[in-house]
This record gives sequence, C-alpha cells and structure tokens, in this order.
Amino acid sequence: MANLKNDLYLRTLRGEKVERTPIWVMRQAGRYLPEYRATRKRAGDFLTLCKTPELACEVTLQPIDRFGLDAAILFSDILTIPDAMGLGLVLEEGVGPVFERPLRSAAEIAALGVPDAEQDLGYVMDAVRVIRAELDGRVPLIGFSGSPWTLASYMVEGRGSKEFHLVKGLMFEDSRAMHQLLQKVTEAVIDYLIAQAAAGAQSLMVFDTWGGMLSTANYQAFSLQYMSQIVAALKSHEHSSDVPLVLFTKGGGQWLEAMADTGCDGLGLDWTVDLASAKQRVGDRVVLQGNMDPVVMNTGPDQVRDQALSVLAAYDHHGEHDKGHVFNLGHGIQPHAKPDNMQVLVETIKSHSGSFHLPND
Ligand code: 1CP
Repeated sequence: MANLKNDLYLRTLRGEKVERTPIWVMRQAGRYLPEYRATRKRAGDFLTLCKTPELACEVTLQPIDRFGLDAAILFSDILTIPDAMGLGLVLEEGVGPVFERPLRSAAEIAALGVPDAEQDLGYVMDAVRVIRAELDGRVPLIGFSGSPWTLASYMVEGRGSKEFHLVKGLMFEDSRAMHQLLQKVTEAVIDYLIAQAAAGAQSLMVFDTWGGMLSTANYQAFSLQYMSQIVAALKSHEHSSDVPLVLFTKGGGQWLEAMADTGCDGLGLDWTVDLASAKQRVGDRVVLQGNMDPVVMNTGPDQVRDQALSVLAAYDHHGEHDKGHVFNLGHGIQPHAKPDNMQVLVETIKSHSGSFHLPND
C-alpha cells in the first residue's frame, strides 16, 4: 500500500478511523459519460471494449481523471464468466446482454466445464495489470464478479428478466441441477477473483443483483450459501486474504446480519435500506457502502447536494465500534445521469463528509 497516493478507500474498508468518507460510484465508467460513448464507438461494440485491455483501461480511468473519485473499478462485466463457460455472450442493441446458448436442461448443466481464469479470462487479468500500471498508485483498483445466483440467473434465462420464471422453475423443480450449476459457478468465481487479486486488484466486490428476488429461505440456500463459500475461500488464499471484500445483494436489506456472518469486510446497500438502522444492526461488524438513489443523479445539482448530505448524516462516525462508511449510490448510475452532477456529488462528499468524522467530545 505504500505506493498508493490515495488509500482512503482501503483504510476505510479495513475499519480504520479516517478523515473523511471515500466515494466511488457503481457504473462510474458508463454511458452517461460522453468520453465513454466515444471510446465504445471506437471499439465497435461493448464486448470488444471489455476484451481489449488498453480500451478497458482507457474507460476505467475516464471517471477518475474527470471527477477525482477515491477508487477505480475494473471496466468489465459480470457476464465474462458464463461467456468463458461457452454460452456465447452477445450484446444486442436495445435489448442488452443475451446468451446464444442458455442452459435449459440438467444434461447441459452436467456437461458444463469450469473455466481457468488466467487461461480463459486472461484478457480480464491483462486489463487489471494494464490499469494498475496506468493508475500508477493514484487510487486503488476494485475487481469484481457476479454472485453465483445472479450469474446462474442470466445463464438459465439467457438474458435479463423481470420474473425469473425459468431459473426459479429450475430451482423448484430440480434443485439438484440448480445446486450443481451454482457449485460450478462458485468455483469459477473463486478462481476468477483470486486471479484478479493476484493480477493487482486491491479490493473485490461481489454483485448479487438478483438475490433479492428470492424468498428468505431460498436466498440462504441458493445465493448466500455460495457467497459464503466465496468469502471463506478468498479469506484463506494467500493472494486474496488481505484484499477487502464487499458483498452487495440488491434488495437484500432484510438479510444484512446473515450477510455479515459470512466474514466479508463490507456490505453494499441499495437505496431502500435505511442507512442509520443498517449501521445499528451490523455497523460494528462490517463497513457499509451506499446508498443514494441513483435517479437523483438525473435531477438537479441542489437535489444531488441535499440527498448526498442526508446519506452522510445517516452515518455519523462518532461510535467507538462503527466500522465505517463508503459513499456510493444504491445501484449503478443510469445512462441519463448528468455528468455535471457527478462533479457536484464528489465535491459535496469531499468538502462535507469530514465534519461527520469529528470526535464526539
Ligand atoms: O455500453 C453499453 O451499452 C454497455 C452497458 C454496460 C456497461 C457500461 C454493460 C452491459 N456492462 C457495463 C459495465 C459494467 N457492468 C461494470 C463496469 C464497472 C463500473 O463502472 O461499475 C460492472 C461492475 C458491471 C456489472 C454488471 N453487469 C452487473 C452487476 C451490477 C449491477 O448493475 O447490478 C449486471 C447485472 C450486469 C449485466 C449487464 N451488463 C450490461 C447490462 C446492460 C446489464 C444488465 C442487463 C439486464 O439485467 O437486463
């Protein structure tokens, strides 16, 4: 860490007392930025952008250069793993990511192989190495993966879904095949995250975007159980044991205690969670990350300032045992967000969060 010029994000995730709240934003390199759209156009398509380390590096750094955020996140996608498992990822304009060969039978699941991260996803590790070199210690780099449940949802549905009737159908009708799929994906995720850490990712995040679609019992059995395996494996591996790990289940606000029990370092919160209550429930065990409603970023600078300040006020840092807070949105910033609002947001957090960190006396 000695070579990091701004290590505020990592110090916060380690539970240290810090001078102000760090900020980064989910999907900070994305379509709301004109320079992202320009690079994507040059790449030709989204997957080429992900698979060309120099271009992935370029877009990763765009929001860092423009806004001065406290962490960079690897530009890639969670669907790289299913792609490497042979499902054939394409990004259809106006539809989003689609798999050419979704999994529709227990036999297809049984035949599925687990990819080798360095061999089959080498372009992601190359991107991590190129970005680390290019960042030159300015801010830490976050690596990530989708959760097994979220990846399996896309693999079975074949695309984004609202009802998840295919993947839930499989879960209810053939739980053995579902568990077999989740176990294979879990092994792939573990290998992938350890490889990212070995390549230079300085913190890691697991996106469980669709865990909140499950009942409490099924969340435990089909999502959390597999994320627990990931935490345990990462915490016992030499390349990743010291790399802070954040879990984010969108819609998982009622399960924070169980999520903290996994032994992760931080929890991402969506905007439906009351931050002050979350802090009371698990704030002495894990760092909390979030959770302003992303739609605020599509409105005006006054709304951005007000809403950001109310998030900061919900997490004061006066408690002896509070682990800490990382400012973020409650989900990814949207394509219609205004870039100027990001500037306002970063300035608000940088100039106002320090006062919430003052000692009580
Ligand atoms: O340029 C484009 O048209 C592509 C849009 C896009 C972008 C910018 C996609 C397709 N993926 C990404 C990048 C991305 N995806 C990042 C980059 C790092 C960052 O700046 O944060 C990350 C972390 C992701 C992760 C991701 N992809 C998630 C988990 C987080 C979340 O947002 O919930 C999910 C669910 C995906 C799937 C995906 N990839 C792309 C789209 C449009 C979607 C959603 C599809 C759907 O469910 O309908």
